[in-house]
Amino acid sequence: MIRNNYPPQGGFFSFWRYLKKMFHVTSFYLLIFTHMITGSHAVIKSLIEEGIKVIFGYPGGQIIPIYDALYDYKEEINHVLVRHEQGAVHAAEGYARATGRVGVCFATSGPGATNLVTGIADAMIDSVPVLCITGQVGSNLLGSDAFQEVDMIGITTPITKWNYQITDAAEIPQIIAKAIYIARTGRPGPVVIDIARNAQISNLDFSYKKCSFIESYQPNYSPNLRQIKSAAELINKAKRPLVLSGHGVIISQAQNELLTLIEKASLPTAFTLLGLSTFPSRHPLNMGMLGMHGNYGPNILTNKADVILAIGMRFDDRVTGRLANYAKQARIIHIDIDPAELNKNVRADIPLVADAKIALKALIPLIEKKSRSNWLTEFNKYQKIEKERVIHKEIHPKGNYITMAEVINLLSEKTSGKAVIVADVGQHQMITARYYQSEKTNNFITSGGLGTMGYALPAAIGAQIGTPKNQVIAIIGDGSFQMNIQELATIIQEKIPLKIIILKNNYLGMVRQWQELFYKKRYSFTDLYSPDFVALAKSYTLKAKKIIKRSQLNSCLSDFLKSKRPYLLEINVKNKHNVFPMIPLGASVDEIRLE
Ligand SMILES: Cc1ncc(C[n+]2csc(CCOP(=O)(O)OP(=O)(O)O)c2C)c(N)n1
Ligand SMILES: [Mg+2]
Repeated sequence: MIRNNYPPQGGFFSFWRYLKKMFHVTSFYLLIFTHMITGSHAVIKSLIEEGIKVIFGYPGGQIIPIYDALYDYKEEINHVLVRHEQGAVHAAEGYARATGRVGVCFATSGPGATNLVTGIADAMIDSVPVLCITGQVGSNLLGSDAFQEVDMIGITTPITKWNYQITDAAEIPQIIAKAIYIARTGRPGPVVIDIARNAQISNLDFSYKKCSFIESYQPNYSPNLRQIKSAAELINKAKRPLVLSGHGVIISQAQNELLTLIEKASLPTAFTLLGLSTFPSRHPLNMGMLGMHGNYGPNILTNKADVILAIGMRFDDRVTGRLANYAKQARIIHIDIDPAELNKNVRADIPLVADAKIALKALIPLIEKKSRSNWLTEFNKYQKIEKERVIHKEIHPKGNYITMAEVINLLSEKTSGKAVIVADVGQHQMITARYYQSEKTNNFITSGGLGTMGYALPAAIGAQIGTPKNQVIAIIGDGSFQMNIQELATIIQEKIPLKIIILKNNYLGMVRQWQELFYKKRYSFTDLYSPDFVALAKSYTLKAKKIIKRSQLNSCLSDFLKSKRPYLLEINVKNKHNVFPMIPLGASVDEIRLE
């Protein structure tokens, strides 16, 4: 019988057996020494090599192989299962904003991937380093309208710093290294890697090298020293200088350099929404927030300053008001790492492409010590007017209703300005920005450029996971909360001790304010039914309490802050209330109104 006689013994056949044995031995060694692993394992191993500790995500058909690999690395990397992919990308943003590290999220192809789009756009405009990995159909099916196929590269090209589709497993380590390098360097931003199923399941010879250089992408960190000298001369000669500080100062961790510079030359400094927590609110040179709902003084005096030093900010229209009337009298020095921002909205006399920290370090020794008391007194004058006519009334209201401002003011006092505040979008966001007196660097996180309702709950989850020692508090409107309400389950499953305050005014308040002021009180679809948020929270086993009277406020807030568990407070605030000051749309910064 041939079968029994096989393999034949002796002579040529024992040599044949020897060859076969050697083949098995060599392939075994090949496997060991060449590190053959699947593309999916390579994804996870690459992230581990980059020091990624947490992934926010949601599985589905075309990313199952990557999730299957993840199962083997539970000790090395934490995965947080969100309840909607938008939650994953905002959580990755919150994590990145709070830690300064790259936030990572996973989603499956098709609807999973498209659910990321809002968050990707949000990260792009707010310069947040996020890596989104999406599953994709196998490369043999690409372009065939396969089940859950969507052109994620086409969709995200305008809203990513870089994106790439992997169809060959061998590319995985190098592309992940490149993506992380691009996300976190220069002006940070989101990157998308779309991985076809065949690349996830086929083998590659894994080795990992972090990326530190890309020929075609070389952000310029060091300023031109001639320009620094000219900038110093302008500042030294200035009688009415004003510093505008943006998110770039926080991103480049230049807060100490900024403080040294402004204290040396007595430079009044105002902040964009995302620049707010750069240095203590109570510092005498902190003149408050710029823009539409910013402070009275810095807005009016923008149009009186003779020299403006703008750092890591992009002259967004909410900051500039009517451009044709914006700071025409001032000589402008603009420092930004992104050359595309210079001379984009506002013409700069000295456009300086550089990292904020490096530029400020170079500038400091050239700046003369000055005390500009007359100019600083002008800010104090406007501060006094704003206090008397707006702030005092807001935080000490006479009526028996609660105002958003008094809640935030009390919260600010009780936390000594040291909690990490994550605000959603609307009136409550502007009130939080105005009344939370931040005393700690980088403790105010919100969606600035895109103004994405639904941002705060997932972003706060990310911020709390990234900085577990911080007390993270999400401040959310009743409308915004209902946009990503599902993430309450994530908080419970992950045991995240997040604190949530819902400022409930039964309206899409900010839109209602515009309708009141500019659309003859025609409140078109802005009154808002909401569920009983406390009952809802309790159904998730979340500790929760409702506040309807001022007399409850103090003690309830204290209990809330003391709790070690996640806690939701629903605070019923005055329904039809407006945020002031306000620069009406189309008006210039010095036309800001107090009421
Ligand atoms: C996703 C999204 N949809 C719509 C808007 C437009 N918008 C801006 S503020 C706002 C109202 C927000 O309502 P709420 O969360 O209750 O906050 P409030 O203004 O009442 O404090 C709306 C609808 C937006 N910014 N984002
Ligand atoms: Mg509301």
